[in-house]
Order: sequence, then C-alpha cells, then structure tokens
Amino acid sequence: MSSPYILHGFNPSPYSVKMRAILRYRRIPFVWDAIGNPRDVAVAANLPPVIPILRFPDGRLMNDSTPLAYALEREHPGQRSIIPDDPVHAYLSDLLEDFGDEWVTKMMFHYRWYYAADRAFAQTWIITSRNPVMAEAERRAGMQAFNDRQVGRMALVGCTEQNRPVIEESYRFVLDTLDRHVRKIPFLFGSRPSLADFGLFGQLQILSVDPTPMAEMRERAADVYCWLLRLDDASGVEGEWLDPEAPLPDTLTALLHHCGETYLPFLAANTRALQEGRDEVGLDIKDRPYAQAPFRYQGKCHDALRKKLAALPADVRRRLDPVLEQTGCLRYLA
Ligand SMILES: N[C@@H](CCC(=O)N[C@@H](CS)C(=O)NCC(=O)O)C(=O)O
Repeated sequence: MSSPYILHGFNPSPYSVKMRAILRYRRIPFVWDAIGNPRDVAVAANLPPVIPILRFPDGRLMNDSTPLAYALEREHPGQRSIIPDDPVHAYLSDLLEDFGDEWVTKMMFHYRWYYAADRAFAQTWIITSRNPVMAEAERRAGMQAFNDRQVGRMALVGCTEQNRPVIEESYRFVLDTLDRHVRKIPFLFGSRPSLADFGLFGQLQILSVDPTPMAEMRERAADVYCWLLRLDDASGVEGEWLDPEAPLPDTLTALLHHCGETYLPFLAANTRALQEGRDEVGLDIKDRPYAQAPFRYQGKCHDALRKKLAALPADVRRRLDPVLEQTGCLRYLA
C-alpha cells in the first residue's frame, strides 16, 4: 500500500474534525496524528500557523480546510465527491460551508471562552490533547496560558458582550432550522453529505461537546446532535443528491436567508472597512448592533465567493440568481 495521508490536528479543533470527517466519508485512507502540538508542523513547513495540516502521500504539506477539500477532489475525482453535481447546488454548498467556517465559528469561540464552565472544560480538553500526562504545576500553567491567549483574542473575532445576543440568537436559529431539515433529509443537499455539511459539522461538533452549547443542543435540537454523530464517520453512507429541478427544501432556503441577514452583511461591511482602512466594522444585524475589528482572512472569503459567482455561466446564473435574490444573499455577492 502506498503511504497514506497524515492529518495533523486534534479533537478540540473544529477544522481538524471537519477534515477528518471528509477523509472518512470519502474513504481516503489516512493516519490521524493528534500527538503533541500539531501547529508546530505548520510552522516548521512555513505554512500559516493553523491546524489541521494534511500531509499528502507524496510528502506535500498543506493547510486551510476549504482549499484542502478541493485539492482532495482533484486528487480523487469521482470518488464520493462532496461537491454536488448540480452547479447551482455546488455554489450554495460553498456559501453554506463558508457560513459554517466563518460565522458559526464565532458561536464556537464565544461559547467556549465566555462561560466559566466552558472555559474550564476547554482548557482541560486542549491541554490533555497536547499531552495527557503532565506534572500538575505544568498542566495548570499550560491551561491558564491557553485560556488567557484565547480570551485575549475574543474581541478580535467579534466575541464581545455587545455581540453576544446576535451570536447566541444565530446559534439557536441554526439549531432549530437544521433540526427541522435533518428530520426530512439526511444531509443538506440530499442523502449524501456535501462540503456545506462538513463546514457546519466542524463547528457544531465542538459546540456539541463544550458544556453550555451542548446542553442547548441536546435540549433544543436532539436530531442535530445525532446528525453530528452520524456525520463524524459517514464512510458507510451511500446516497444521492437532491433533484436539481425540484424546488429547494424550505429549511435550506431558511438557512440561506439567515446567511443573507447575518453573515453576508457582516462580510460586506468587513470588506468595506478593509478597503477604507478603517479599524472597525460596525453594522446592525437583525436590528441589533454588531461591531468588531476587520478581519483580513474573511475579506478573502468574500472575494472568493464573489469571484466564483461571477465565473459561473449564464445558464447556471439564470437558475441560481433567483434563489440568491429571494434569500437576500445576491446583493452581497454580485
Ligand atoms: N481557515 C482555516 C482555519 C483553521 C484554524 O483557524 N484553525 C485554528 C484551530 S481550529 C488554529 O489553528 N488557530 C491558530 C491558533 O490557535 O494558534 C481552515 O479552514 O482550516
């Protein structure tokens, strides 16, 4: 057997468990290397210092889960692809993946570092993932240092007291809507999972473990909780995409509509602030004030979504634009 892929990541990292679930669903043999500090692998390879990092069988190292998912599509074409065949659904899947990666992540970060019970649990989870057995003093110091670093970053990613109602309300909306969806259709775009499912999975999987959002999820959206357990290893799933001619399920349009009234206005305001060199993004989201410093990476995400839309042929746009228009997304993407 040729040497398999190696995924360097760890369990408390949403993007790591997202990539792991993709590899499992796609039946791509890999080794899950969750020993030590996986971020060091990125630093040593001169990559952006984020996890996970995937080592390809030829030795190449790469990180950033979205380009990684697409690189795997190129390496293994036609083998349980996670990109819907229909280009309209494929674009909507990209959009919802980005919503998961860049907006739902605010919920993940907020719950994890805001509530005392969650902070305490996250410290233990992260420190023991790096090194399960440590001298007590070293363990305590490591936990405190990690806590302080992450709490210090909250404002940077928009997890502030002012933004808390927007973030928590959005979490509840996503739970309620996804709960209704997975009772009718196994995954977002059919009975097989798409890139969008994995984007949401990464963040929600962590939210299903950290104590405060876990309790909320189990009580409010038990089907979402069970959906996450299924998607973690979906290597046995054999499914079909939704019929592209049929109207989109109302739960999917509700999620897109939510994206059009939360994440996308934020993304557009973020891009404007970056272009104008301002140090604050401020806007109203569902009649509530939201503010944070501009985020360069999310400027790139916005640009990528717009370029992808602009590159689609006219016959695809004729079917896609009405969906984006009706859900309030188009004006932020065109
Ligand atoms: N866009 C990247 C984001 C990866 C990311 O932000 N990973 C986090 C952990 S889940 C990280 O490594 N943060 C840097 C740090 O904590 O030092 C992806 O999709 O993979």
